[in-house]
Amino acid sequence: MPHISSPYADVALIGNPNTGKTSIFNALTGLRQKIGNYPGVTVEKKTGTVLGSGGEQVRLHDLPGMYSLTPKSMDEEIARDVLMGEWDEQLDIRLVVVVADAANLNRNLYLVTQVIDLGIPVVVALNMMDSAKSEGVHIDVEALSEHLDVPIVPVVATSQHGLDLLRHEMFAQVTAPKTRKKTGTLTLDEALNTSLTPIVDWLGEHTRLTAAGQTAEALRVVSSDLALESWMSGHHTEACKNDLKTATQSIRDHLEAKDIPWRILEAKLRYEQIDDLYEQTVQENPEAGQSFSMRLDRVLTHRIAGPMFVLALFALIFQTIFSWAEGPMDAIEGGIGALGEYVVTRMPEGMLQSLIVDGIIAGVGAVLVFLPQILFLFFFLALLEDTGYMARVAFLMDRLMKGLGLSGRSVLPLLSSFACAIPGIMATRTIASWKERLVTIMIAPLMSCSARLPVYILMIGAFIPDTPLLGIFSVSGIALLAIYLLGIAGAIGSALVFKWFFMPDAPSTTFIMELPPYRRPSLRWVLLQMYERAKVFITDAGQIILAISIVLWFLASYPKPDDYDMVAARERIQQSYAGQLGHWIEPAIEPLGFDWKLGIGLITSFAAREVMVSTLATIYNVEKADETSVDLRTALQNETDPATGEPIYTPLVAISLMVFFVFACQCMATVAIVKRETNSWRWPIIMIAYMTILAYIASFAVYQGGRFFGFG
Ligand SMILES: Nc1nc2c(ncn2[C@@H]2O[C@H](COP(=O)(O)OP(=O)(O)OP(=O)(O)O)[C@@H](O)[C@H]2O)c(=O)[nH]1
Ligand SMILES: [Mg+2]
Repeated sequence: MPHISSPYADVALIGNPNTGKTSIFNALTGLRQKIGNYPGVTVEKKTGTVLGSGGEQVRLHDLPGMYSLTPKSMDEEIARDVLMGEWDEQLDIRLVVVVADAANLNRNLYLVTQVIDLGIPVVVALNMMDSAKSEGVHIDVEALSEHLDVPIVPVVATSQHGLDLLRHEMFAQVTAPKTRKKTGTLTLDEALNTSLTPIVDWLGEHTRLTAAGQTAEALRVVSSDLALESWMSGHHTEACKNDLKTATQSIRDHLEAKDIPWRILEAKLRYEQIDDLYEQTVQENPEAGQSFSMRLDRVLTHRIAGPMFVLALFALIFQTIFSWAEGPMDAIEGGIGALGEYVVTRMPEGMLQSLIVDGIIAGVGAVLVFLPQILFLFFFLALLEDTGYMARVAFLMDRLMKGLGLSGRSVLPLLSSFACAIPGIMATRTIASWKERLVTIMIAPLMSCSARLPVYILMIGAFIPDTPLLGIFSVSGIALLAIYLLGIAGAIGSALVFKWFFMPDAPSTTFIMELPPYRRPSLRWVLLQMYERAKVFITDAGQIILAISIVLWFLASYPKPDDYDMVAARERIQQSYAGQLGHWIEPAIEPLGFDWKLGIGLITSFAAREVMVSTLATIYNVEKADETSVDLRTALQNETDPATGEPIYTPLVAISLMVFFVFACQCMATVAIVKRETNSWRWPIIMIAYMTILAYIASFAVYQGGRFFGFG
């Protein structure tokens, strides 16, 4: 197959999940891809440039982790395709850096030997040397390198130890690859070798694999339906694929006739050889005893104590988001108020001043005020991920998930949806079963993402009392926790319905996720995550929210009545375009307790949820039309019905609105990503429909039910 070489050498980073590939990638390229202490963090191919000491360059590709070259899920498929030369024609992998976890070398050697046997130049980065050392694992690196016949560089990615050497070795191998003494690590007997010939020939004709790689892959194809399946789903013609299928079947029949169990052929051969190799090169300290992680897990993954700890921890986190963020929030609020006043003193009164003060500063400012809460949420999520605790939550949830037709695999994508549904939906690529993956995608947006936080905090801050509760907690903190739990409950209920539709009797897959050891979180990384998030939040505020605030200001300020000065601001806004629009949808949302202003917010928040807050701020500022900027919280509390003098917004309305936001699918970006990941418009449309109906019914029940019982 012809292919074009890229101007730089392409180098792939391959390894078992959670071995530190992305940590190494970030250190070598200076990029900031996501890392985390659980398997399955990277689900896409990411590319960066590494500079050599003489100015030379290579393109480094960070890939999802995998346990072996037989892919079980979509993320593993990506790494497999890159290695097999099936990714795209432009990509010509000249060197593979296999990252292995020194503290779990035995298991890691499986993939290491598989990659070596592909016949591509290999450098092994033996990472986590610090953990190996503290666990009393001693590796004779030189002997291992001798046996495997590849260069091995011991590294500690977190402290950058050994990375210069790795970089050096990378460039050395790209320029002048080491010639190997042996063709591969496995020795196949003559008979087996001969019987593999038809597959080897097929691979020789249709792929870019080396001669050694063809034999190794032929063995894999015979031993595993998944490996065969990968070629069958590739880009080759149907006739061509059928040839491979027939050849494989006849070899399997032939082996079966000779009583050779083909399913375990590769695994058996490899493990025999790896066990020998391990024995010769690694010494474990039998004294090391039970590790810290194991002792801690006896409590934290305990059947009863474990879930109680999760709940207590999350309650504490939401309480803290409330109390810690108050100071910085007041400071930002004060700053924005002062900015508005400054502009008022410096600019002549008029529509331009109103646009800047009531439209832009009020709208953008109202959202920026919630930056501290969002940063604290990200701080805690990063901390939980980086310590390895999130993996325990997934483990604890496994049993509950089984009841939903899902498994613990779905928990990590769902938990990352607390930050944002988009990375959460991407993370479902680690789920092997398509139906399980689809259900997880469909319920992921029900997990309350950070864009809902401003709406929750605004409503709770204005209408839920801050009464202390149980010492460290307060009613508002617990209310926030409850709102998050409601999203989870909605996700559980929806999963049950989807299960009933899609897989009434499908057995849920077993969940075998290794629990990573607890690690000290890297403060640098946690702060970096917060910084990145702040950048996104502020950029969004400066673009989408700014744009919507300007449009909304126009809609709320025009058309101007002819007798402008005679009409009160309150009347004017009612007659504006925004007012007309709000009144137009008011009948539909009145049963939920929402007036026309919230109605406009509901419309604009389809662009992004936090726009609800900026919309209300702009409307109130235009309406008030005086020199001081409006404190949104107070404005909401003081809003009264001119006819009756009764407050318009009550705690019941606030709860109804929050419930609506928990369930409604108000996010264009989510819809787009679901379209991409499911490859059809069908699922995003079903998603919008079911979430909107759910939101409406739930809000309706809350508001009408509340009124029935005499609240609000
Ligand atoms: N102690 C120690 N921890 C490390 C080292 N390298 C990485 N880590 C930690 O190991 C965890 C996993 O790191 P990642 O870089 O996300 O691993 P990955 O191989 O890219 O993981 P996947 O993308 O999920 O396959 C993180 O918590 C890192 O901080 C190391 O040398 N020593
Ligand atoms: Mg990674």
